[in-house]
Amino acid sequence: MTRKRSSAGEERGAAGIKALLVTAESVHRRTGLIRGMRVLSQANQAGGFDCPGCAWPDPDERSHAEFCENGAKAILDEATCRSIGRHFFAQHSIDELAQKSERWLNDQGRLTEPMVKLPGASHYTPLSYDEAFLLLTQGLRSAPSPDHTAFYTSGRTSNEAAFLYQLMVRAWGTNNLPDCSNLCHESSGVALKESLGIGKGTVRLLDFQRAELIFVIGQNPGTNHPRMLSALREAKLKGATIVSVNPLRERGLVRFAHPQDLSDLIDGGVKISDIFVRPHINGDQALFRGINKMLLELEPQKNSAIDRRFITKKTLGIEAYEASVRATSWSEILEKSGVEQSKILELAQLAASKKGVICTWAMGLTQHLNAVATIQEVTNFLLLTGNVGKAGAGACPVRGHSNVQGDRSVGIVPELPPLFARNMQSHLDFQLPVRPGLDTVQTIAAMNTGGVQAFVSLGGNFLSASPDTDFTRRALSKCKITAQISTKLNRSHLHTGETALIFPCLSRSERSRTNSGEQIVSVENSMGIVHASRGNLEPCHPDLLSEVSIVCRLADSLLPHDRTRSALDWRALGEDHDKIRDLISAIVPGFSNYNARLSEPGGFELENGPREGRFTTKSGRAHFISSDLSRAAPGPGELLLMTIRSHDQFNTTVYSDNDRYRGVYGSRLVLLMNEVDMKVRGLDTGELVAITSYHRSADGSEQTRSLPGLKVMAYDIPSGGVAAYFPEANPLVFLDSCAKGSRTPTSKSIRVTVESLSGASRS
Ligand SMILES: Nc1nc2c(c(=O)[nH]1)N[C@H]1C(S)=C(S)[C@@H](COP(=O)(O)OP(=O)(O)OC[C@H]3O[C@@H](n4cnc5c(=O)[nH]c(N)nc54)[C@H](O)[C@@H]3O)O[C@H]1N2
Ligand SMILES: Nc1nc2c(c(=O)[nH]1)N[C@H]1C(S)=C(S)[C@@H](COP(=O)(O)OP(=O)(O)OC[C@H]3O[C@@H](n4cnc5c(=O)[nH]c(N)nc54)[C@H](O)[C@@H]3O)O[C@H]1N2
Ligand SMILES: [Mo]
Repeated sequence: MTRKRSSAGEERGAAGIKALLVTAESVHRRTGLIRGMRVLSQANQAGGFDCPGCAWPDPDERSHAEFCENGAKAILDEATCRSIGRHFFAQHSIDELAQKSERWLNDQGRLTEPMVKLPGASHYTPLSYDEAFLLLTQGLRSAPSPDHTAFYTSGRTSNEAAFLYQLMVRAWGTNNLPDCSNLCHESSGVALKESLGIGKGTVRLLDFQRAELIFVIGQNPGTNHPRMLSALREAKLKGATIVSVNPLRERGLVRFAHPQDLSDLIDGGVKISDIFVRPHINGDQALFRGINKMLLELEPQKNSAIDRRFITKKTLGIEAYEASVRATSWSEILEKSGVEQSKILELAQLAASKKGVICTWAMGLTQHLNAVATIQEVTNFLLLTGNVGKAGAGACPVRGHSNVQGDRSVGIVPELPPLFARNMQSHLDFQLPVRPGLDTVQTIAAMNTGGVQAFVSLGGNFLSASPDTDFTRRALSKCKITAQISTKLNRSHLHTGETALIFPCLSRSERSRTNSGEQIVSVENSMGIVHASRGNLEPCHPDLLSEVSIVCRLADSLLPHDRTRSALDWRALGEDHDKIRDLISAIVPGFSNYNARLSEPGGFELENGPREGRFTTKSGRAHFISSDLSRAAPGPGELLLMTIRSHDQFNTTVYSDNDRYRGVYGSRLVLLMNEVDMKVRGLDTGELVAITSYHRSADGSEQTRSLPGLKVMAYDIPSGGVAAYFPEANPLVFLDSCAKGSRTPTSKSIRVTVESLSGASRS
């Protein structure tokens, strides 16, 4: 591990020429020039495919290169010419592969042949798709009941595949549809549904150009949503003020040089954040309670930010909320937030002087015990100031996976909304299961006790993405059968149930052809726009099936024909995706005329009442929600650990061991730590440490986990907090330490102690 400092230090802009060079290098290394340019030229273009990199929306006017450095990495990584099949699996035992890093596994290339690991076998061996479907069908049917089976989805899956998948799973007889969003924005969905009546954001891309004040909270867009920086840059150039709320001074939040703008490349780009607020990890609920308290205290003065007309006309719960704000002391706010009162005053005064306010956020808010309450406190701020349901304002949770929002819209949920369920019931002649489904954390717990015995994963890397890696690995190994529908090899293929299956599939950038011709799929971005995606590359192997075909063929094999034949012809659906979309039109509220609307340029916008100021809660009003103020409190000698992404990974897919914007090179096994906290413990940069994490369970017992072998690196992080990379640090995250109300693991606030491994601890 090394730490390099550029001469311009931290203030150098994100992206710029370096981003162009890295993209060119990725083309050279992963696909070659012709295939690379061919695939990149169609990313995010009308008539092309949706970039699998993130869920940020596309502008109406697109440039020729409508992708970013990290989108290019994601695209080129799946468009790679390398592939693996039976020879690779004959050469390497599963145990041997399990010793390899996530990066090495991904670098081997695309999966091309269905493979099986039979009980007791040391190697995967090839089989045909038909044999694989038969084995999986037998495995699922051997479970004591459909509720003993679970079906995970990762958010790259198309609307068509996700809709059919949930239909198949419910026809089979269970609602067990755990999903990557359980680990991700579930807290946002739960919070916003209760506050506003919809579990999604209320902002359009255009609103960024109209907003006068934008808060970017708990989010690292320079790495994870780089195209968002273009929207922030434009907002800045139009005069908006941007406030970043983040313990880290993330590079992309400081300055951004648009790689396609010559003047940016020459002068180092546009300054993004006007104000940097650096709270304690998990100090955001207290910070926003503080801003709201300040606004209420300032109300008697001229030009108050409090919008009483909006509050009276559109909201409920203000009295109780005001009482809870009054009851919260300043000393508690300052202690829990880690932000000075003068800074809070500055933010409140700013809010009073600006017309449209947007709050955006991502994992820095969603992965804490009080995540739902924190997001509701941010929403209370927007409601107090009348900043929901008008142009240039609103709530903007920025989704992660490129179609995670779409998957939820088309039914990957533990319990279907009533109208959706009624429509589905009336179209089909099987009874929908009634027991609410298990989410990701519940699925792992159920695997451990025999409550789930067969597991299917439509994309993703369930083991590495989940908390408590060792526990989850043991839980998976108790399953009778596990099956992965995947593009690339990952750790979830190597720690499996007794029997394990791999179904390789086409990626989004590849052409999908059936007997009815070339097929398109569709996706929904973070702002509720649904649009088409058409791959343009030749598949990396001629026999690969699409996700839709795999789901249809599994359904055809699994479901008793007498229960569904009259209503559903799975083979026909697999051949012609228009037929799937007709079915979605008839069943999923908001998707009428799906095929026709999809052919409109840029797709269509799903209805979103709160965006227009029509709150879709039961009362028809937006709700102020009062929660007690809280913060995950490290005990004496403890620190609070957040697990974050580097600039060179997509979730569990690791592209390199560098994190350029943070100056980390050559290793991901690092612990970023404040120099004061290092000194107290007598630690030096580069020193090897063991980390122990702690969690008090519901029964009062203290659990611990440990991870040896991280190297300490002095870093500009507020004292009391430390950071390590996801997924390497996941063994420290506890399965039963989850956000209240959403059950999202608390991956950003883990109590830890740090001990030197180079001799006895000197603390
Ligand atoms: N290139 C790339 N793009 C991606 C992904 C990827 O891995 N690579 N992943 C995709 C997915 S699925 C998702 S969900 C998104 C994730 O996008 P992000 O949420 O940006 O990802 P994280 O790395 O988890 O970053 C969390 C940020 O929150 C800050 N933070 C941590 N704890 C706190 C806190 O308590 N308070 C505040 N205010 N800030 C905090 C961290 O310093 C960090 O800047 O990105 C998506 N896009
Ligand atoms: N500690 C900690 N844990 C976290 C997080 C964190 O911040 N900290 N973040 C959480 C978040 S936000 C998320 S979203 C989850 C991510 O959880 P997942 O979505 O489960 O994980 P990914 O790493 O995105 O999945 C990568 C794998 O998906 C497969 N794949 C890629 N593209 C396709 C495709 O088009 N089709 C199919 N069928 N397969 C494909 C490849 O085999 C690849 O190896 O992780 C969560 N876990
Ligand atoms: Mo995510």
